[in-house]
Amino acid sequence: MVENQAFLSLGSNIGDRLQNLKEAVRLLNSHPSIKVAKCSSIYETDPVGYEDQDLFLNMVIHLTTALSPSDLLDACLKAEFSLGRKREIRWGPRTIDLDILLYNQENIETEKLFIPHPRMAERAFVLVPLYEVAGNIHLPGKSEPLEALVDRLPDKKGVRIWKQINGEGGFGLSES
Ligand code: GSY
Repeated sequence: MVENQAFLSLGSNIGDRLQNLKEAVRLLNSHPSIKVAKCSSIYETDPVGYEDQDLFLNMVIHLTTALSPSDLLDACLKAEFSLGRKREIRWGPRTIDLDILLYNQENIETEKLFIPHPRMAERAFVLVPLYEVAGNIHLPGKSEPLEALVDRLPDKKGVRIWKQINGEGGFGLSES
């Protein structure tokens, strides 16, 4: 199998947030062409964008996949749909949100896909868990290492560890 490396950001702030994240990881890992290699801890995060909504749980996962970026997006949308996500207001509350952050070191721009995710470098709820799972990774188009981007984030206080995860192997979510 061709092994592409991808990183996804997961977020939920409606219903049983932990269950939503776990189920999304399980659904992705049950896809025959996706293997979830590592999960970050789960963080409770202050909402960004539209602030008058409940706190999010966020995490980042590293997966290997034979899927193209566009097929990976379809798999994410299918998982979101099975978890009952509706097309809600932009920036508003959501049962589950799956964003492809990185796909190898590729820059991809299509009608449906922007990779690297355009706002990831300013978002503490993305960079903090990404740094946990892949501290050495380099973001395409950025000259600075990930660590420097994390250090410069102004709103790290809004991202707090909620559940520590032993992320190695399988789809994880085993507790420490
Ligand atoms: O883009 C992801 C959805 N989202 C989030 C999120 O996942 N976490 C936090 N903290 N704020 C957010 N605002 C939006 S939109």
